[in-house]
Amino acid sequence: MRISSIQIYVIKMPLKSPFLTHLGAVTDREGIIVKVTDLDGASGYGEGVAFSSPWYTEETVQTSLHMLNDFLIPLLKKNPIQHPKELSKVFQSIRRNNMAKSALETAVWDLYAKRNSTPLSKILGGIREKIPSGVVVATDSSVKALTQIEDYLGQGYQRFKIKIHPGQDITLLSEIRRSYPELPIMADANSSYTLKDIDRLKALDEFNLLMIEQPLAFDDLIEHAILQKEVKTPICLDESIVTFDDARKAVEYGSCQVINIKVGRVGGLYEAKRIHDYCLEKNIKVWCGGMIEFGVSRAHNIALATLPGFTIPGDISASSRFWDEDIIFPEVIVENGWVKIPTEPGIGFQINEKRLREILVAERNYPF
Ligand code: OSB
Ligand code: MG
Repeated sequence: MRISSIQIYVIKMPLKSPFLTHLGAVTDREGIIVKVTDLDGASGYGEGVAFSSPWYTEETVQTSLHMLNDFLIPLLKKNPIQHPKELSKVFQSIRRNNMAKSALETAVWDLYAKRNSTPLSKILGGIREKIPSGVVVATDSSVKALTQIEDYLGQGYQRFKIKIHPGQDITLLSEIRRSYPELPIMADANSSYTLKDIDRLKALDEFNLLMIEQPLAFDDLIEHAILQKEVKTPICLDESIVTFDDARKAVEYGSCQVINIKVGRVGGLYEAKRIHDYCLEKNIKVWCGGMIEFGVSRAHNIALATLPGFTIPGDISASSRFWDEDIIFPEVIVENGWVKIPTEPGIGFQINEKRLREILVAERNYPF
């Protein structure tokens, strides 16, 4: 691959409505778009999904920019590659900073797929023509949650993820179950419980949740294994899985029955696919997680979710779930609960340059 330049765009867009968890509110989404161009003028796009502050993982937009500027882009300049899967080796000398790595790695995958005139989903080994779509309800009252569920149900979403914490879990889930006894719902706790809450967590079994995501500490595998033996509801891990070896250990210890794979959290599409392949072999269910992302990362998620192990609906919702106007064309749409896989080369979406310019905060250019 003959890379000639890299552009970085820092963007910022308000969410249609605040995204609330026990960890705080996201009202404006800052993000990073990486464009990698080759000597023939072809380009690929990736997205950095770290937030403005380190509430979900330790990375931020600023740490990502620092890593890209001072380490990752210089490493790529020094180490020409033939294939995007070589990047995980090239970046190996940098500890963690997975979202920064992923921003650049995914852009190179898009470029590679375009140069091979093949959809990215096919390059990755995907087998689906459409994927089932799930949506997240992240608000601060039962009334608002019920209104959102009604709205999303009308739009066809196939699975509903409810943000919970010990302050509202039972009240909220009881209210939802009263109106929707059979609705496919799951809960995401974002590490708001400890093992001291074990009775409370056991009590959640009665709500017939598809799974409970990351109940315990963000970096824990051991206590989740203890918990999984005590509760019937399958545990799904999100924050705890940042490498292939985390996934392997979680499966070996029995820490979870399901893994939420996020491309950014694990450092790129190559690592995401390795975790997927391992889980498929071990009969562990996986689904594709979301990061309140813009269209570029959404497009990468769509390609990844076509792999054979992604059998359950993930957090891949329509662009309109969060944005008045996304930065891609066409926008991601959900039709009767499904997202169609693009058939054009690469991620299969164009950049909406006009929208990108409207929300641009900063721009950097790196000639090779
Ligand atoms: O814990 O899965 C999470 C959004 C931002 C950070 C962490 C999480 C989330 C979500 C997914 O719940 C939201 C989405 O993009 O659909
Ligand atoms: Mg989560």
